[in-house]
Formats: sequence, structure tokens, C-alpha cells
Amino acid sequence: MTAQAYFKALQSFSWNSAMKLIWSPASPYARKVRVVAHERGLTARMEETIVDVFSDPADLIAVNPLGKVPALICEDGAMLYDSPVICAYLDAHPAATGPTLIPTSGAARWNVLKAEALADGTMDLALGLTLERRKPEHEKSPTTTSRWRGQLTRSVEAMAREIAVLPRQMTLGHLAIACALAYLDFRHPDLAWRQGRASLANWYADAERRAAMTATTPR
Ligand SMILES: N[C@@H](CCC(=O)N[C@@H](CS)C(=O)NCC(=O)O)C(=O)O
Repeated sequence: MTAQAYFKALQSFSWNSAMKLIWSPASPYARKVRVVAHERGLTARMEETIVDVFSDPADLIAVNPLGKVPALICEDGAMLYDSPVICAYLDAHPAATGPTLIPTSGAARWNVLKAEALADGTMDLALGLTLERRKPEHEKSPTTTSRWRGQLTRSVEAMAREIAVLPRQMTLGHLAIACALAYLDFRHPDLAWRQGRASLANWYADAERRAAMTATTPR
């Protein structure tokens, strides 16, 4: 991207004091960020720009050279990616009103960040499977697909264990896991992740009813 194209792309944003989130409706990572913005009471301070990520839009690439969503322009013009960084930024935001979602120290902090990493890794696998499914037959790899499905099964099993060690109050770890499970329902209902996992299914049934989750359901 030339410097000229870069500045032209940035000019497409309205430069006021609001944060600007660049996202795509089907992205589970973007949903996690939007859920965190809801939980922290920050949605009124956040303008949203929807992009078609696979068309490599210039306004996204100017903010995130990786060309992935979500990406955030902060109030002071700083540009942030990827979703864990944006969630940490929103959690530390001085104007936030909702309870904080990332404990500041101790085992609770590491358990929450690990649960987020597990959820993000699950999203990576599930997204990979979605993209693999869309490939022409001759480009598909049955070996890769079968390995990813095995990794996904292990990840869902680990989620059930991780939820048991997370703090009692709602955290980023819980929300990230809820977004990952929602994405499995959305793209891979055939994986039937609830089968034989009643306690995780019951936990998720409550989590998906939270206002932040219902407000961000992909349509
Ligand atoms: N680690 C990143 C992953 C973001 C990501 O992979 N987003 C997908 C959309 S769901 C994307 O933008 N993919 C575009 C591409 O890979 O070219 C995060 O947590 O934000």
C-alpha cells in the first residue's frame, strides 16, 4: 500500500472522539470484542464500520496490515489489533462502566487469559474448517480437515474443564468461550459439540442469554 493510498483510506473515517471498530458480522473474534464493549458499557463510544474482509478493503488494511478483523482505531488515533489486544484495551478503558473482565493479578488472571487463548484457538480451527469447506474439491485436504476436527473436539473438552476453574464472576474467559461455542453452532452444527457434554451445554444455555450475547448474534 502506497503512503498516498494509506492516508486516503484513513480519511474515509470520520475523525471525532469516538472509537472506530472495523469488523465483519460473521467473525467470532469481532463478536468477542463487541460483547466486551457491551459488557463494559462502551458501545455508545464506538462507531462501527462493516467490511468484506476477503476483498482486502483499503480502510481495513490501513488500520491492520494483516488485513484481518477486528481492528480498532482508538479515540487518540492509535490503531489496535488483534482481538485479545482490543479486548484488553476495552477492559482498561477509563470511561467503562461495567465490571472489569480481566483480573489484574494472580492465578485468576492467567486462567482468564488462557481461557481466551483456548477460545481463540477454537475459532481459528473452526474458521479454518469453514474456509476449507468452501475450496474447490481438488484443493481440499481430507488429512487437514480430519486433524482440525480432532483438535476441535479436544478444545471443546478443555473448555468444560477451564470454565470450572474460572472466577465465579463473568470474565473475558467466559465470554470468549461463549463466542467460540456460538460460532460452532453457527458454522458447524454437524460437530454436535453438546453431545455427551451436558454441563457445558447448560452453562452455555445461560451464557447465550446475556444481553451482550443477544445484542451481537450474527444474522
Ligand atoms: N487472531 C486474530 C484473528 C482474526 C481473524 O482471523 N479474523 C478473520 C475473520 S473471522 C479474518 O479477518 N480473516 C481474513 C483473512 O484471513 O484474510 C484476532 O484474534 O483478531
